[in-house]
Amino acid sequence: MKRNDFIPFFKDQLETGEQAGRITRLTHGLYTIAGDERERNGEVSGRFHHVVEVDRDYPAVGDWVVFEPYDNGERAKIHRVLTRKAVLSRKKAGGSHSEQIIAANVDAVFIVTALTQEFNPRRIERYVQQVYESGARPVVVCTKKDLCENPAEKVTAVEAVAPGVPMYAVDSLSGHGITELKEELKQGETISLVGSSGVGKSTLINYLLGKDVQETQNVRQDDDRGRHTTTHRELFELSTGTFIIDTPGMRELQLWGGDEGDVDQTFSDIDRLSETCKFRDCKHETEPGCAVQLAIQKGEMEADRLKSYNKLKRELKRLELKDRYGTHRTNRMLHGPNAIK
Ligand SMILES: Nc1nc2c(ncn2[C@@H]2O[C@H](COP(=O)(O)OP(=O)(O)OP(=O)(O)O)[C@@H](O)[C@H]2O)c(=O)[nH]1
Ligand SMILES: [Mg+2]
Ligand SMILES: [Zn+2]
Repeated sequence: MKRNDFIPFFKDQLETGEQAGRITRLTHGLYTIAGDERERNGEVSGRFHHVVEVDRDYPAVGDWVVFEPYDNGERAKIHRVLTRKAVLSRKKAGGSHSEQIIAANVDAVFIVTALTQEFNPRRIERYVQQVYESGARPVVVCTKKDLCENPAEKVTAVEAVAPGVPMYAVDSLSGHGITELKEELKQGETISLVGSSGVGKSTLINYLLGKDVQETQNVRQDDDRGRHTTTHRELFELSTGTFIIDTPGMRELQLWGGDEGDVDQTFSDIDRLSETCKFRDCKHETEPGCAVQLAIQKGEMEADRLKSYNKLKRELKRLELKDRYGTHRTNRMLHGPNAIK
């Protein structure tokens, strides 16, 4: 990782003499940290373990951390996580109300979906919402264009649920469509890939890297599902100076936190229509003069889209309430000027 990749936002958080690096890989509590010159394996210090209360405060792939080399510089102890710019996170699997960070300091998220049986606009809609909420910009990447007879039709379906979101259709085996996608690879930015197992996230990364770094595997013939080939998150640097994070496949991203304003950004079409509803606080249910209901009646909008919108609003409300009365965050202790070291 090059020295100039360390942007001022992070540099300003360091005290004299402190050494910082970026987490490029995480497997079973063991981190790989890319410093100025080299990579080292390391773990968090005992002190760090002691102070941390919630999972989200542990380093994640993409994080900038303050570390201290030991064992002749071979290994590293992580002391502190620098304040993050944006995080992509989800609700941890299972019943617990715990946040799991997928990737930190992400500028853009490629929502990867295959133009096969797996294709599902409603799921893309939810992903887009989640990404907006993280503070990163969403990009929809449809893979396996070569296996699809009507890509144009599917692209239109995505555009309907994600208005204004850039979208690309690619064949990662031949490279068809990748030239256009390269528009999204900006120097110094970090991109995270998300999507179900088997959609071709690792194949796309291999194509962009120009070599087979990540293992890939055929999908199951009977149901088109992947085999969960990628098992940990890892950050790679592309020749464009862009950082890209591969992640294990997941069926759904479950919402984490956020506020209702983000819903309006994903549903900018509903938002626009609402402005012409008769009542300012219109719930778009049975109110007279509702522009959203009118658009549905006229066939200009699918009723399902309003359902998704309402569902997301409810989900966010629920999380917001839980968050307000739920876990206490230790951020203040770990970040900022008075952070424990
Ligand atoms: N025909 C075709 N096959 C593709 C394309 N992209 C990926 N594949 C194939 O799809 C299968 C799954 O690809 P992977 O890259 O392993 O999928 P993944 O999203 O990384 O899956 P996980 O690591 O399990 O999350 C492999 O057999 C790839 O060769 C494509 O654009 N066209
Ligand atoms: Mg993979
Ligand atoms: Zn209305």
